[in-house]
Amino acid sequence: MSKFSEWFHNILEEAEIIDTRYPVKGMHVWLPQGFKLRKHTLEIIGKVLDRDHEEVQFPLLIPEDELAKEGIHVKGFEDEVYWVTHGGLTKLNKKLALRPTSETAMYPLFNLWVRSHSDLPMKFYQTVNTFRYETRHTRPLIRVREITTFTEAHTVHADKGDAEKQVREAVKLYKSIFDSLAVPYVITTRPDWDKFPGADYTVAFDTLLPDGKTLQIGTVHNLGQTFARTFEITYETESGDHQYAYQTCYGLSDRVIASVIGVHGDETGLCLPPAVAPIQVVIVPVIFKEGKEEVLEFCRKTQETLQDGGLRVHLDDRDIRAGKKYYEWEMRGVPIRIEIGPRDIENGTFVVVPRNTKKKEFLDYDLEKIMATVQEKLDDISKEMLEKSWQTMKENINTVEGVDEAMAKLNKDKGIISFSWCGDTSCGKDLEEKLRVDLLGVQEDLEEEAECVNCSAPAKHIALLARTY
Ligand code: PR8
Repeated sequence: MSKFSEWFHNILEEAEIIDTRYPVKGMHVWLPQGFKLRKHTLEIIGKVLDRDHEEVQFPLLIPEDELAKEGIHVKGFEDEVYWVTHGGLTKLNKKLALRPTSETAMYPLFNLWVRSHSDLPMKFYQTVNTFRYETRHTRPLIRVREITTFTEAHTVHADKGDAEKQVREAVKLYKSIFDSLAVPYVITTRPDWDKFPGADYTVAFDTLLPDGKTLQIGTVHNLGQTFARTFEITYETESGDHQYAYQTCYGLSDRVIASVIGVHGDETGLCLPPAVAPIQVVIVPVIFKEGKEEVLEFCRKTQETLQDGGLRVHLDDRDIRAGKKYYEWEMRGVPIRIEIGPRDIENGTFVVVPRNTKKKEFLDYDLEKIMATVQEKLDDISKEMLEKSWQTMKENINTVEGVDEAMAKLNKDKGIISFSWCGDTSCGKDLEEKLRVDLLGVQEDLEEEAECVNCSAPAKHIALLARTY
């Protein structure tokens, strides 16, 4: 896919995911197909978080003084906040911010909720829209000014170790979410200059899009006691004294859906993992003049059986050319197409065409077993998509020994560069400037002796860099 950006924009429109013509920059309309894709993605996220987080919903507006309380945090967001200044014609005494994220909406209430050590840990999440006046080039789902699908989790802990454990736990939860979506990732600890405003450190998930640029698709932040001190979130210990709590927060956005579309799509269009596809199976009757009703009846029965089994199945009985139907459902990324014609009924067979391979398969038809047969095919597709996307990702991570080699790789193969790094901020920023890339962060600490590829000082880490969205 040479021009990913163009492909991405076109497919959102053609597959009716998003309408980008809404007359406010960076804000878009979810169309029915896109909304379903979003809904199923949120179901996966919700299922993972619901295990031990409580879902809540906070207001959209944050009073100016609360937003301003945490100095580093507000500095990080000051260029990006939308303000409500008036109620009708009346100027408000206190300006209200549209939440860019909800720390400063939630934590004044956490101040009231957290009382005793026995209240902790507390783990909440909400899925809401947030607003960021992004000044960099906006792109649907990828960099928007209204993030419509912001799933943010916020946790409170009694001690530092517990908060650290929560960061590791959140990374595990996010891994399982991305694995369900067959979206591959690299995980790094962001360099200090790129961490979340107010966090002690940030762990980030990045995936690789077909043009060789990476996309940050999720972040987990250890907030330490920064916000607890600002918002006076304290608890009474067993011995009766008062301690500041420790906090973490982590978030996902519309970018999760962008990555599902971007990672799996191909020249034909979308290729959706069965777990989130709005339609998982489309049945196309192969109709001739004779025996039309019999074929349709057979298809209806097949549809009903699969629906009873819990699948999302569409029967395309429109009176148009079969080829046109095939093209349309392939473009929309439906994981399985079933074709049934009079000859199949006669022979007790049917045709299955998985979207990911587009290879026709002839299978035995048995109404009793059709659910199991199709489910097995869907499971195979999920597995194959996961394997393929990870393989592509791994093939595009190159280890380099020097800056020139990194430059050559970036220009030729694109993708992610893995290198030995000293960990020094000025060296990291120098590297970013020289190569016009972002240093994604540290993947792991180095055991053996090595030199930093940029400054030749002793290297401490394996780090990753890439051109990014
Ligand atoms: C937090 N607070 O806010 P984060 N368009 C689409 N997706 C975006 C955009 C955007 N303009 N900006 C960020 N994201 C913390 C954690 C509550 C939850 C996505 O963290 O600022 C990115 O994928 O890192 C990012 O990883 C995620 O939202 C969370 O945003």
